[in-house]
Amino acid sequence: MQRAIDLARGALGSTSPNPAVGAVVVQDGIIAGEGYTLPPGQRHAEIGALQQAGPLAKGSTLYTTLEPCCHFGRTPPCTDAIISAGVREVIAASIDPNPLVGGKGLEKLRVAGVEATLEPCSDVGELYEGFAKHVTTGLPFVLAKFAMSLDGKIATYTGDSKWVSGPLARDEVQRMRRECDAIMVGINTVLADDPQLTARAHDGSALNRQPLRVVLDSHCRTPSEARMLREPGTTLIIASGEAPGQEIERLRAAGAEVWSGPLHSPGMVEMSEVLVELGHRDVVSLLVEGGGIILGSLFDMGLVDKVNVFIAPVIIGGSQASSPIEGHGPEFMSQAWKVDKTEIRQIGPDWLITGYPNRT
Ligand code: AOF
Ligand code: ZN
Repeated sequence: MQRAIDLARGALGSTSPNPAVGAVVVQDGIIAGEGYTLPPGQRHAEIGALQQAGPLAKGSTLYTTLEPCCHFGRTPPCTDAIISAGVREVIAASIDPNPLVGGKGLEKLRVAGVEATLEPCSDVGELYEGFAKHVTTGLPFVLAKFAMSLDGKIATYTGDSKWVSGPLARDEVQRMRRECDAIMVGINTVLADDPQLTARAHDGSALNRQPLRVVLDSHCRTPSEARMLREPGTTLIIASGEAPGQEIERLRAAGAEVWSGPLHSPGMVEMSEVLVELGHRDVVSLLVEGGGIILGSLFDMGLVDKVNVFIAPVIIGGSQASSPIEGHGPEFMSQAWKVDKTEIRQIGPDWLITGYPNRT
């Protein structure tokens, strides 16, 4: 199963709106075939593993990170292929949260005489948290990421922020970018840092497949020469009715896509509508990289599903130095977000804390 999980992880970021699945066919204790989910409309993980195993699939055990599908989507059901290949046993690490499947895949296998068991594996839940939200609500899973000092600052009072965290933490951010479908920032981040917002391979080269870059820019102030507009992939500017028509045209001519959303307050587009739009565009996992205004408004509206917080062992100080989350915030501590299921990991000199904000 560990091998199947590794195969699934390798496919993260290239399968949306489908979940990234890994599958391994084992015959006589030896791996006879491996597969992972290909981009939408192409082969599911189990089909790849069965094809590689060929005749060795007969009487084998198939390990899969997600219950095999039993419905006709863009591709035919994996359960049928498993049954006709003569697989003896299927071990799945999770139930498919898609209401069209939801346990029916394993049931169909059992009815056909295949021994089908669910062996839940703690590593797998995280693989499908985004898919589970998108397939049931149509909305992307929102992952807020920021890096701060021990005293909770993200820059000095002059705005200098290069770098709060170290190179290994920044490599970890690259992994998050490779695994998500879209990266979102606000216009102030674009104006201050001119970021590329690309996912890069380990050697620093830009990947062919890039997450969608999303900029919240209600007045279309993104410069035509912004570096991200020259990168491979699509940049989506989220404008509003307040954006002048000629600025929208200027950004389109510079290569951006522009979508106008309804205003929530002056200069701030309605975040929940932005999420609906991104969900329609098959964004299953959205990585929000700041800045503070956007993260503040997402927290104020209760739209953050998960946080990835890097804490660097530096102290910046300064009453004017920015902190990661602005917005309004709650009046009382009892209304503060509690972060559940926290995990902490050291990455070089920095710490990464992950968890799920909850206010109930
Ligand atoms: C599997 N193996 O590798 C994946 C599964 O439109 P389709 O035919 O690609 O089906 C998409 C659905 O299949 C998706 O919503 C999810 O329920 C399941 N994904 N199932 O057996 C796979 N990616
Ligand atoms: Zn399938």
